[in-house]
Amino acid sequence: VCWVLWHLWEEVSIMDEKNIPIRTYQVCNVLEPNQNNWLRTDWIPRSGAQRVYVEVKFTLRDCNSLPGVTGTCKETFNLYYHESNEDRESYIKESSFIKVDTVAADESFTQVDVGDRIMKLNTEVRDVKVTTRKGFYLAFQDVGACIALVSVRVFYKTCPLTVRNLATFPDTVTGADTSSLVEVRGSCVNQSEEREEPKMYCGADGEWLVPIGGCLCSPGYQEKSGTCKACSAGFYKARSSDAGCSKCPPHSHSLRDGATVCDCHSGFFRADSDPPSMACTQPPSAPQQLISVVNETSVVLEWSPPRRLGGRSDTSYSLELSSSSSSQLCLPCGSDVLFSPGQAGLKTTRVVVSELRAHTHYTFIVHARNGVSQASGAAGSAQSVSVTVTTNQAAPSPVSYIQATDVTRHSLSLAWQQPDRPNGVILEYEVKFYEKDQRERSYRIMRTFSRSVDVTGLNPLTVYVFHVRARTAAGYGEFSTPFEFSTNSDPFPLIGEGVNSAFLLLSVSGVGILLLISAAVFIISRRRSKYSKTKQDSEEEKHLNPGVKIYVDPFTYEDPDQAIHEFAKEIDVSSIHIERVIGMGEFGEVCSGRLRAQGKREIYVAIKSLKAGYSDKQRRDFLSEASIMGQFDHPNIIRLEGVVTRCKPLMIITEYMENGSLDAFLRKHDGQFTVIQLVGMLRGVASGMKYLSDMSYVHRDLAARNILVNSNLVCKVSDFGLSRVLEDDPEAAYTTRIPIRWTAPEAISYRKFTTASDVWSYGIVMWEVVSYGERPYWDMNNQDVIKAIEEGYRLPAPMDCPVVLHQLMLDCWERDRAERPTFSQILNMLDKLIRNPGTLRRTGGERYMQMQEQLLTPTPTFSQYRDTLAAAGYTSLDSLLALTHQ
Ligand code: ACK
Repeated sequence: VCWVLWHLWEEVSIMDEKNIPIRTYQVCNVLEPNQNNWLRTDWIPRSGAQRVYVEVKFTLRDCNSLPGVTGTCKETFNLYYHESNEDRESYIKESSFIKVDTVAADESFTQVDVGDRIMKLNTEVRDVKVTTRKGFYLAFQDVGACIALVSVRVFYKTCPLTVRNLATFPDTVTGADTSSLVEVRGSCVNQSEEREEPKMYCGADGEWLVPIGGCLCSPGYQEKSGTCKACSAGFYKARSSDAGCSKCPPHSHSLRDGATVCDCHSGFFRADSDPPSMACTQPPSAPQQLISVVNETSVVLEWSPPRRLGGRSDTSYSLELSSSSSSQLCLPCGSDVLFSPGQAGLKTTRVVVSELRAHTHYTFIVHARNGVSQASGAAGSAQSVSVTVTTNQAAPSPVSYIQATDVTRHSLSLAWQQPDRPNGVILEYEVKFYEKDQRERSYRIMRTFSRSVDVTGLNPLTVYVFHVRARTAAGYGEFSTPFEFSTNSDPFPLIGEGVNSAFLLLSVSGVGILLLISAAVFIISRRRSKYSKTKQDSEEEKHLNPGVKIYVDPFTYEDPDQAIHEFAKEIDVSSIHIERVIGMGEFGEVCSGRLRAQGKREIYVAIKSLKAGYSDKQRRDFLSEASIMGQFDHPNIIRLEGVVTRCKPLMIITEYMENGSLDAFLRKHDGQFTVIQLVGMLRGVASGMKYLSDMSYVHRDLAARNILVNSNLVCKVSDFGLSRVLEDDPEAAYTTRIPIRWTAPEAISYRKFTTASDVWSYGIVMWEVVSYGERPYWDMNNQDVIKAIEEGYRLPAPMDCPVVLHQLMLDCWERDRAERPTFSQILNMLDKLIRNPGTLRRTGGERYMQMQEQLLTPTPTFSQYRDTLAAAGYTSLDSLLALTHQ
């Protein structure tokens, strides 16, 4: 420190206590009053300090010891400071110094003997906050004492660099205030990582307070006197939280320092999920003592666990299977073979393998694996044992599918596929069939060598149940599940051909009266109890028949192509021969043509195509019809032959229906059919609809235009496109597409499309059929139709319509949908009518024509009133006012 002296301070050399000469600054003007002598230091840089300490060593004379001294003598001096950024201030005003303290002596010396002076040194420390400038000056003010300033030491305090909990805390300058704590973040020592943020507080006295958090030695290192040292060879540390280095587990080693995991000895392995502390292990040896017991086409396999489990407890087994027939030819191992409890991941040592082929050599390989089999690579596949067995003879599996073709009134042709597992050479098939109503009380059996048979001598319009089973040298297999087919009502002759209705009526005249009475009783009682009882019956019937197939909405498939390929056969376009355009469908042209599928005879088909430039949605909607149709198999549902999706244009191929759609067909042949023929057509539609409703499919667009008619007058339900177009979304803007005249009120008003709403539409189809294709509600507009239905009006009986038929229509149009008949009931009813044609004789005649006028003649328009009034002479308002009630 360089010093600047004002007034009377002087630099003097004296001897210290040990007689060593030292320099001092002295002042001693005790005799004169009003002393004000200053001594100041040079500029002292602060160097980051916030509180500095000033240690002053000095001597001070006792006033009493000074002879002749008056009241002017003082025994204290003052310490001042002044903060400044400048180190070049030559003159600083006294007033700009701030007082730190008045300093008095602890000890003073009384003897002044310049030659042999006894020094009594005082040491005083004062501290002061210096935070505002880069540095400061100190100053001593003498106010009349006798002082010798021996030394001035200026310093600040730091908490010294330290390591606590493996974190290094740097040398830290203490805070500005005596109570302040400086928060310091530590940094982890080398090879360590933070466990919890390391923190410590530096106190004003330069002492560290309790450490918080800290670090942990990294994997491969452990703590030693505040540092992290590498684990030595043969040891490892896997996680930083592990206490220290551990010895390598069995069958493993570490060659270098700092190992985080020990390597397995050769031939030993560690699975991904094994912890580093676990011993290295080996794959198991092969399973032992594999034994097999063959039971017809099942095999029970049992084995003992491997001799060596490799030090693990997760052994599992898997089975591999290969086969060859007795003729040594390899056979594909069908995925239909059943393994119980499973084929892979087995914990048990016993498996039953069933559904094998008869007379076949099978080789079973049982593999033992454990958690390190995969890691051990090629070595893992060797732990297996095998056994070869030969299955015995077994009866064939059931025939899974039967198809009916060429259905006529009295016959049909059945064809089926070979059972999935014939289990030998099929010697013959046995066909059992009976009328559905008869259940199995009486049945017929036919036997054949081929996979088809013509069944003749059947009753017309009757549902038959067929079962087929195959026989091999091992005996008969099980019968197939029941397949139902109905004989046709055709050939009901067209006008001028064969039998007419009169003949049919006469043919039953013997029982006519009786039937009429019973029909009347039936109708009356049915009207009373309506359909609720019988409806219940049919629901029970469904419950009793859990095997009923349920329709699958193709839109539930994420990938529409998956649905189409599940339900429709892909047809090679080269087998289709298009002949002519027969109409326009929603998505493009409809053509007729021929299809010659491989190994089958040529058939006539209708071909719907998707016009070019279609969107994804159009493609999906177009193909959805095929996905729906492909699920149905019924003589009164249009049959899907297949689809062409692999080349363009996309096509849907169906059976060809020579007479086109029912409405146009009837219009073309207005009045030409007998009632029985018409009822026969309606029966076909009802039968198809019953089938659809049994499959829980709701058609939503049942109308005569969507019924197709073949050359035998067989009617088949078609057009499965609308069911999705009319989304269930109540907000959907579909109302323009809804076929109002055919649709039940609840479906129009709140989209309640059910089989019961299909029944309503069926009633309209009945009306269309009996009226030979008349437009329902004639030229009334849709709004008026909705209003009329709402007000309880219903279509009147068409001309010559049998009362029972109109009554059935009215039943279909019950407002309460629960009151409408089911398709099963409609079918029964029509069957009864066909069996008892007399019941069809009574028509409403005049009465119904009147009803048509009364009920559904549209309200006259204003212009019609005007004309009528004018014709009666009412031509002015005045004349109108004169009108009487009469
Ligand atoms: O009344 P149609 O002759 O019968 O006119 C329409 C036209 O195509 C547009 O749909 C006819 N059509 C549709 N499918 C078939 C089919 N499978 N057999 C015969 N004609 C069909 C329908």
